Amino acid sequence: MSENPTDNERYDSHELAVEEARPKLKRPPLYRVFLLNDDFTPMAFVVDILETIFGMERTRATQVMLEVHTKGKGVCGVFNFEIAETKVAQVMGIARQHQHPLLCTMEET
Ligand code: TYC
Repeated sequence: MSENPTDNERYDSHELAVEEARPKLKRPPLYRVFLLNDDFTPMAFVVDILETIFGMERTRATQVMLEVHTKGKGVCGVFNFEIAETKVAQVMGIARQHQHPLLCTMEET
């Protein structure tokens, strides 16, 4: 039959222990999305944003809005990059349409 060496003989016939490289997998980074306080955006508008864009119940949305109002900043949620970026863009777009100065930001966790 064949006179040719097998692949193993060709590449691995020097008595070295050969181990496959372990795949370098990293979890994708996550991002916190924040709302920032200002003096002009109506509270009801912020609650509505938290309900529609961030899927919060009215009671939770009101708590978060009040946290932003009193502390200056509050977390709306934690998402992968694409989702976080989309939510920030949606909030800023709706705020702009209504001419409110509401700011929404994201930071890697
Ligand atoms: N401070 C605003 C007001 O008194 C309410 C507000 C809350 C604005 C949260 C922005 O992200 C915000 N009308």
